[in-house]
Amino acid sequence: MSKNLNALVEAAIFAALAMVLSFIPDFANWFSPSFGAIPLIVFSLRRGPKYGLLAGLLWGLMHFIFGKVYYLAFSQVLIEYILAFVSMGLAGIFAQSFQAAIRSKESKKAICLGSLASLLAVGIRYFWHFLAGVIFWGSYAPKGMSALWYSFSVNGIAGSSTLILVIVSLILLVSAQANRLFLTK
Ligand code: 218
Repeated sequence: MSKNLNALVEAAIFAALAMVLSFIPDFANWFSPSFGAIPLIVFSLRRGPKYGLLAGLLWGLMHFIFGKVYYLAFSQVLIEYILAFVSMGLAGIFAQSFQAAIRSKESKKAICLGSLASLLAVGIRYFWHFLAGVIFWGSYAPKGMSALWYSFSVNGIAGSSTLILVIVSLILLVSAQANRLFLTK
């Protein structure tokens, strides 16, 4: 198989894995972390931003196939299921430096770079959800709570728990020297 095709097939596999993990917690609970963020970020660190963004797009599109889209408005769906999920691939910006650290067995440095990549990707993804929350989900806020504060708390909790989940996973994977997951040759 050509190298390109290999990366494309992997993008589909990791996106599918992310989608499967999206079924774990009840998705109606907007506070829960996104388990699918783990394979998506691992893949982005493995293949870089181009394929990472593609895998994010595929993961987002899979929500339509599985009927997992919460539709309030066209622009809301565009923000939350395309933009937000594509953003996850930005973790791939750190792929080269992360892999260099793995290769030279600088575990601490690799974990720092992986965490930075996760902060970027998860931060931007949940910024989109926060924005959509303020604009579109305000009517779900408890009585007396502003849409801004409601969206900030919901997406702040979901985003930070997702970030912790991904960083803990990366620490475990790097410590276990699961290098074949991150390096392609
Ligand atoms: C305040 C609030 N509630 C719900 C949503 C919708 N939301 C939040 C997080 C993630 C996703 C994508 C599917 O997992 C969605 C649709 C929101 N943005 N804000």
